[in-house]
Amino acid sequence: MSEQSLAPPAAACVASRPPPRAPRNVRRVIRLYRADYSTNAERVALALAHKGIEVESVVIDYADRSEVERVSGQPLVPVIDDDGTIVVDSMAIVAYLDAKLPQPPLYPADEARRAEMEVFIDWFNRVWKGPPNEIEAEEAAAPPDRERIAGLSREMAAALDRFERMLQGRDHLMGDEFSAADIAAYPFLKYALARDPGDDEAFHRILDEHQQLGENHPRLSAWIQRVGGRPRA
Ligand SMILES: N[C@@H](CCC(=O)N[C@@H](CS)C(=O)NCC(=O)O)C(=O)O
Repeated sequence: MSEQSLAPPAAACVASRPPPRAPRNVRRVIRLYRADYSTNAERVALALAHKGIEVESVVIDYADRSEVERVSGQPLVPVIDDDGTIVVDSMAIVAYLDAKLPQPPLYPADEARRAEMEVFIDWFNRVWKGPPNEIEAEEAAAPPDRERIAGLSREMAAALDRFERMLQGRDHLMGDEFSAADIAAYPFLKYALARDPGDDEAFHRILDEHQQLGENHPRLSAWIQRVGGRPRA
């Protein structure tokens, strides 16, 4: 349909109506509390850019969470302030943004497919994150149990193989389109390909050292590059 054909007929009684509003996501500005190299904040940055939402960033230093605590009543980033609505927890924020601004979508419209994606995200947060967190805790023990670390490392390697299989025949983790599943996983899996030289957080070093991509991970490697090329707020 051409643009002209969208104009109202000349006699239509529309003159007193206000001009059409720009889509809300074009004008909306959300405040994002974040920290440099924060994986969970990167999830939100990917979602905000996907939605075309303007962001006012408040970059906090982990040594001083007072502003985040004042705003949200807890110390972790990311946190968003959407015109007074405070939302904490990265994937809760992603779901909130998708509910408020459904286009372009980040979750499937179909209820069953959406439930499957929520199960994946829950698995990622509760299960996949376990081994790297446990390695970090074990490394801090005196002395660290090297055998246990090796077992946890094998679990991380097995997960890479699973992600490789998930990408068979499709460009993203749960389908052809970029979705909340990619947002949940990418900021953690990207360390399999590279780590910013300025990023020396212990947890990120573990994600780097215990996720080695091999020749048998071509799809995962391409996916990291594909998602890495997306915009971020
Ligand atoms: N479940 C939360 C976890 C948030 C979280 O752990 N944020 C990290 C940054 S990626 C943080 O604030 N860390 C500060 C600390 O642990 O001291 C989410 O997904 O947002």
